[in-house]
Order: sequence, then C-alpha cells, then structure tokens
Amino acid sequence: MTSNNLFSALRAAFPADMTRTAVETDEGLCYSWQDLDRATAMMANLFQSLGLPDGSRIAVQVEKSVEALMLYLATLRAGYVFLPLNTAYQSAEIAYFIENAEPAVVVCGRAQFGWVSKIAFKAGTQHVFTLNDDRTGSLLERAAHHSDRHQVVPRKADDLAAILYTSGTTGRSKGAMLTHGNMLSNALTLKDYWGWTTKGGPEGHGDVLIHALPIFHVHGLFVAIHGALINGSKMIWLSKFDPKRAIARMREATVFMGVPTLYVRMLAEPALNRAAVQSMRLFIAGSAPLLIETFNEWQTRTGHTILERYGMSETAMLTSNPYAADPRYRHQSERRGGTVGFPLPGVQLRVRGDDAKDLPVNEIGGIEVKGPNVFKGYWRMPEKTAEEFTADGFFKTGDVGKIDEKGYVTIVGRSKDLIISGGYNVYPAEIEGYINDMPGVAESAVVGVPHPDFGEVGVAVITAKPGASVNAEAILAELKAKLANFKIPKKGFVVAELPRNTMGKVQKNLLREQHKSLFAN
Ligand code: MLC
Ligand code: AMP
Repeated sequence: MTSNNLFSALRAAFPADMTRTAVETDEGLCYSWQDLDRATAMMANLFQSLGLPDGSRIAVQVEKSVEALMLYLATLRAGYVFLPLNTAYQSAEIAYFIENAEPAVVVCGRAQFGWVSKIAFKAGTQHVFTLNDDRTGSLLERAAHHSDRHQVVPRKADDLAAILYTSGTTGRSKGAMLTHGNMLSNALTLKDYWGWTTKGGPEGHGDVLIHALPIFHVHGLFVAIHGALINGSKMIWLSKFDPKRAIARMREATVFMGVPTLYVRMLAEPALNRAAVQSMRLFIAGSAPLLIETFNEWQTRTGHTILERYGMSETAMLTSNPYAADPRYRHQSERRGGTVGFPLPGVQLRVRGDDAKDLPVNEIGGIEVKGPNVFKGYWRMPEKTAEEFTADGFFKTGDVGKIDEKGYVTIVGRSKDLIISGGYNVYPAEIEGYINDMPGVAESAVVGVPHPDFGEVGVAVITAKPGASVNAEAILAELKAKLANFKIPKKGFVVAELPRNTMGKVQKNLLREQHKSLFAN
C-alpha cells in the first residue's frame, strides 16, 4: 500500500497522456510528465541503492531548477525526508542545520561543494552530491546508472516527509517536522477550495501555473508545486522572479502565486494591463501582509481581485479568502482586502486572550490552530514542541489577529519578534546576537520598518562599549560575510543608548516609530 506516500497521490494525478508538457522553463525547455516520472524513479533508485536508514534526511541547498524539483519528488518517492535550505545561507547557518539534522545525504551546487562537504562529512554525512542549475552534477551522473522504473516506497500518513527550519525568537532555528499526511491533506483541500481545473485554459487542459517563487520554503515548494501536480497541471517555471518575464508568460497561464513584493514589482511594469492577464483565472498572495493599496491597485489595473491566504512552515495553509461562493463551506464570495479569509475546511482556528479564553468577535488576541495540516513537532525539541501547543492540542502561531462577524480572519501583528522582509522571515534575536559579539559593541536592537519593495526591512540600532568606537557600516559589512543576505539590516545607526522602559526592557516600538519613514517613497 503506497497510498499514504504523498508522491503516490501526486503521481496518480499525472494526466493519462504522459507525453504532454509538465514543466516548461523560461529557457524554453520542456519536461513531460514521463520525464518527471522517469527521472524521479532514477534518483529514488539511487537513494535506495545507498542503503540509507529509514527516516534519513536528504538536505538540499541548490539553485532552483527542474532537476531540483525532481530531487524533491524523488526524496518523497523513496520515502526519505526532504530538508530544503535557502541558497542565501552562509557557512555558519548551513553548519547549524547539518549538525542539527544529521542528514545522510547532502546535495549542493558545484561552487559550494568545498565548504558544504567539509561541514557535512564532519557531521557524519556519508554522501555529498552536486546538482547545478545547468542540468549537471554528480547527482544526475550517478542517477543515470539507475533504472527509470521504481515502486513508490510505502509511507504512513504520520511518517515524516520534510523538515523545514524556521528561526526561533530565542535561541537557534527549529526544524518543523511535516508528514505525508500533513501535506496531502493541505494539497487536496486547496485543490478544491481554489477551484483548480483540468478543463479549458490556454491549452485546453485546464490550469497552468506560473511558478516564480524559490523552492526552499512552504509557498514555492508545497503550495505551488503540490497545487499544480495534484491537479496534473503544467507549470511555467521561472528560475528567478522577473516581473517582465512573469507578465509576458501570463498569456499562457491561469494561476499565479506570489509574496506581496512580487505583486508590487509587477505593478511597476507598464506591461501589466487587462490584456496581459486575459487568460488568468486566479492570483494568490501570501507569506507576508498584502497592503490594501497593492490589493486595490491590482484590481484597478487588471480587473482581478487578489486572493490572500495565510500559512506557516509549521502548518502549511491555514486560511484563505474564498475563490467563489460555495454552499459547502459558506456563501460569501467576497475576497476581502486586508483579511486572510476563512479557516480552510478541516482547520480549526481560534483567537485567545492572555487568560487562554476564546475572545468574542473582533477582539484581538493570539491565533491558535488545529487540523490535519498541523506539523508533528520540532525536530529533536520535545520541550519546545510542548511549549507551542495548548493542552487541547492547538498550535500557538505567534500571530495576533481577530475574527469578524462573518468569519473573516485578520492578522494585525505578531507576538513573536519577527520581521518579514520580501516574504522571508528575519529574526531580530539572531542578528542582534551576531552584532553583540562584534568587538566594541555593547548591545543592539534590530527592528522592522516599512519598506516600499520588501514590505518591511530590518534596521539595526547599536551602542558601543565605553571608550570603544564602532561604525555601523562596518558592522553591516561584517554581518554580510556571516549571514544570508536578506537578513542584513538595510541601515544601521550607532547611538549613545537604547530606549528602555521602567523594567529595563528595550522599547523596540519607540525605535520602530523613530525610523518608520526611513524608506518612505
Ligand atoms: C533579496 N534581498 C532582500 C530580499 N530578497 N532583502 C530583504 N528581503 C528580501 N526578501 C536583497 C539581497 O540581500 C540583495 O541585497 C538584493 O536584495 C538583491 O538580491 P536578489 O536575490 O537578486 O533579490 P531578488 O531576486 O530581487 O529577490 C527578491 C524576491 C525574493 C522578493 C524575489 O526575496 C523572493 O523570492 N522572496 C520570496 C520569499 C518566499 O518565497 N517566501 C515564502 C516563505 S513561506 P545586497 O545588498 O546583498 O545586494 C511562508 C509561509 C507562507 O512564509 O504562508 O507562505
Ligand atoms: P514562515 O515561518 O516562514 O512559514 O512564516 C510564517 C509567517 O508568515 C506567519 O506566522 C505569519 O506571520 C506570516 N504570514 C503568512 N501569510 C501571511 C499573510 N497573508 N498575511 C500576514 N502574514 C502572513
């Protein structure tokens, strides 16, 4: 029985005509459904030939490519656990993930092989392969020697399929453990809720997705890829988001998914107009708050109403604005800007106050969730896992919001100290830790301020030790050598002291207020 392996469900949705195009790249390369099936079989056979123990992690830090997509699918197919890593991560960040997850296999780009393999072998990894974005690398060379037929490895719904690291507000990153069941339930729910279809569309086979996001986080890896595959839909695969190219491909597509920054950048293109989107059915946004201005401008320019949804690494998708009125769920069809819509079918969502009691309509409190999509826990962190769940099994999201009289959920803030920049999460505590360790620095505070492109960016406010002199630019330059580029504060200031309340706690709200117009346009 292979039915609980997520790959089996995706594979079962491949169209009967396997010669049709499954993925088309921006360079014009076409991969058929058969290509996906055969290549994932070969990679899965390679992994199985290595005799890896059950539950082995396969950690992957590679540029976006169709072969990287195949690597993900092959990992599922062979029953191992996929561990994607952002390509922006630097050596100290990668070392932590590899030491913590102890993957049996690591796959990285040719250019990173030297330092990544050193870290991996030190951590006990047996196999390090390369995979480059030009269809080369030892992974493909080795897989080429294996059969293109493969029996999907049976997995239970509760078995791990992926670990996604998400940074902690204190301490180090936590690996969110997602199961085959978590992801399949979410994929099936979204297929139905968003009206994915195999009829009509520019090619007559139904929906075509423009895939423009990175594939190492929930949005690009799960929501987008599972969405297309579980419907047997073709993907137009952009290796890197480019607003002009994305708009140019919309005539051949029906669905687009993006973080708000992608919408902001497309709105800056004169080519975005009603004619350009004439074949499009649905625009979906999430991962960060979508400004109402962006929502409204998109409506005016294209005639389409963006559907905003809300999710997390730990839970996949939780809420969504409606695609259309649906008597099975509710009768509202309005996609309401500034809200993230309704809890998805099967998801229980409540808003609670500090006293752990449910709050009435429109009152603001902590968002808690429960459902088949909610993760199994943090990798090797049972205490952390226990802390994040209530006694009755709800996960505390760390997001703060409210539910209105019609049931629309609005996120108004976060109780976790987190900056979301261009859809990427940046944890101030991590950045402050690095800055505070630098010579001459007494302490620092990193706060998020509004930014026209990224929505929000970090600003570092730093104080020097008595007698020491520190330079903000030099500190940011040093950070750049240690951390992923998107985490680097966009500006730094050295000040005499940080504002504190009577309890001695740094008043980040004052710093946010002080710097809120830094990037105003
Ligand atoms: C790039 N830069 C950023 C940044 N991305 N700075 C802040 N925030 C970001 N997100 C900076 C780099 O550090 C670099 O600066 C400069 O911009 C150019 O880098 P780049 O890589 O060429 O940037 P670009 O290609 O323009 O990338 C922007 C982007 C990208 C918006 C396309 O950030 C992106 O793909 N974001 C999507 C993230 C995503 O998929 N999130 C989903 C998480 S899942 P310098 O100074 O070094 O030159 C999730 C759950 C859910 O949250 O609900 O979906
Ligand atoms: P991650 O840990 O990267 O999965 O990020 C998840 C976080 O992104 C959530 O906890 C929210 O804070 C935020 N998020 C996701 N979607 C939305 C949205 N539509 N609006 C506001 N915040 C969002």
